[in-house]
Amino acid sequence: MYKLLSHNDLDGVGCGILAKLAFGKDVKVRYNSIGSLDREVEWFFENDNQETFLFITDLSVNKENEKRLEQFSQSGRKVQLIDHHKTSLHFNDYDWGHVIVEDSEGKLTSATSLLYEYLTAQGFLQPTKAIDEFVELIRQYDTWEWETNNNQQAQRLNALFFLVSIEEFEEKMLERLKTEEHFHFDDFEKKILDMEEEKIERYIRRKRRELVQTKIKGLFVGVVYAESYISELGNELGKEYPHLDYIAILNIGGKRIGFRTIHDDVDVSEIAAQFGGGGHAKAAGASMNEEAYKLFVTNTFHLEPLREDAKHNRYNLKDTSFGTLYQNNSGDKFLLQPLNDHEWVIEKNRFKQDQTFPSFAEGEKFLKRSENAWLVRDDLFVSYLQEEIKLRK
Ligand SMILES: [Mn+2]
Repeated sequence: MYKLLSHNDLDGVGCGILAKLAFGKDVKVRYNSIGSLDREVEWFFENDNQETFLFITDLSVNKENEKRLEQFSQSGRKVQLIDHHKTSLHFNDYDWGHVIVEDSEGKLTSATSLLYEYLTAQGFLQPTKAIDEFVELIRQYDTWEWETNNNQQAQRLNALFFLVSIEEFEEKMLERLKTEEHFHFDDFEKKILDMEEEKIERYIRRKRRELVQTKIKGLFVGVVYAESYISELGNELGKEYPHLDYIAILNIGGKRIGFRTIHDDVDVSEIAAQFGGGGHAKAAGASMNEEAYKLFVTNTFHLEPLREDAKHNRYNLKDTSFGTLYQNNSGDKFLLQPLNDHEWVIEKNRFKQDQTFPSFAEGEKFLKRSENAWLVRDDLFVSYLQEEIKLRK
């Protein structure tokens, strides 16, 4: 018998599907949240047949279970942990640990792609085109590579995963992978996925207007409350507000915080680790402890949401020699303009400030970070310039 304990997200369930393709009725699969795995592992040691081959995928265990697993393995029993999270790399010290974040060709891995390699190399599973395609979609989704490659199929696979129950998803995928030559969505799935996409767009638009900005442990953070579409939301907000180091997404009911960043020089797994969590450089999470609650909830409760930059301007545009006009919540106006060919300067309420910036982008970052300022609409910009002319007369 085989038992597979895996994560309850798309990548984790991808592992379960592969295990069922390989072992059929001989494998029991249980999906867990990050927080519930250790109890499940303890349950295995207390109640399960110890001749069972235990797989753990896309998740890692605590210190105690790490010791138990090592004893289990030392006593000649079979266990294999397969993961791709940087925070799990120390499991490679054991014979039963297989953790790879990036493969030899520099490609980011996922638990599903690693388990697929393992199962086919061991002769447990015969590779097919359809399975190759399915595994690659999950890998691209989980590593966020789909975004760079604009691989909508990968994102749609994840959306489908959340639209149906895990049991239904498993059943549909198993059937498809056993019988079809290529991986594809059926017409009904295509229809509900189209509807879902529109729903996500509306949700993100609403959430964009609820984002507040603060500084926590030296980094600029956008804080928003959300329970759904965490990754899509984190990515959209990150791109909308690139002056923020990362986005924190709070789920109060679930007492969880998700951390997302679009920046290569910010590692959110380090931020999550400060609150007892973990994950990847660009996507991580933690439970909301007292300290996190104070920093992210209490301290930000009184803040005004960030205002979005005006979208349809023809005159007040970024990075022009004319200057670009911003405003903050107190009504102060900031004109960012070039001083010479290598310096940018800000006029606050028409008074030139001393500080200069090496580029437009740096000047704007300063305004957005220190003043929560936003790009104003054309009408305000035009009346600002008219006023300027009057003042000069
Ligand atoms: Mn994963």
